[in-house]
Amino acid sequence: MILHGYWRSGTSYRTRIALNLKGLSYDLVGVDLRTGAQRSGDYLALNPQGLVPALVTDGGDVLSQSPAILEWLEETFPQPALLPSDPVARAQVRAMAAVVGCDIHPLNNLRVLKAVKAIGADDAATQGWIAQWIVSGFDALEAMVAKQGRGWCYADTPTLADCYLIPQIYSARRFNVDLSAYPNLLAIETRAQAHPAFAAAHPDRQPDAG
Ligand SMILES: N[C@@H](CCC(=O)N[C@@H](CS)C(=O)NCC(=O)O)C(=O)O
Repeated sequence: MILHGYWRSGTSYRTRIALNLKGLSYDLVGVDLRTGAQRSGDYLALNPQGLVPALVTDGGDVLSQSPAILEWLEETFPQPALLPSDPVARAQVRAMAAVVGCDIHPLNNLRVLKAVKAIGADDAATQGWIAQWIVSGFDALEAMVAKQGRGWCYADTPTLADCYLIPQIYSARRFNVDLSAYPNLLAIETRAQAHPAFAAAHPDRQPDAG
């Protein structure tokens, strides 16, 4: 498989974690978001939305949208499972993933931050915008993990929710958001740092980092 992504992109990072947790091997192709490579003709031929990631499967199919890629991975490579078997538990894990995937990340994406600046926000206002959505999502996640987690977001093994959370914590640190109110989320970050699948997916360890 070939993963087209960018080292610091949260959606690429979450996809790398899921691939690693499944024990799958893949090649990485860097798409440099700083130079606008996501809007090049070659990349748009893979993903007409001009966003990373895109995954080319062993069968040559091209998949985009990280939630769809992660669900495809779970369906195609069921072990180790990243969703519990019970339908209610599955919905609870997906809900935690969606706090990040639907309600934090999209509001802080590069193109959205450019749009926020274009309507007049200065650096301080943009920073406030970023922090607002992370804090609102993390407030909820902290409570959800306190109730449902036993070492990871849900119970005692990594799930899709952890694949979403860890890159969002990385992004929060990058934007200097105060995380002291989230001891449960920080405990998961510490656990992930020691987990080979998460550690290998870290942005600093990617060939296009820098
Ligand atoms: N919902 C999409 C979002 C993808 C996305 O926003 N990717 C970002 C990087 S994390 C991107 O390519 N940004 C480029 C841009 O905004 O121009 C997914 O989960 O795959």
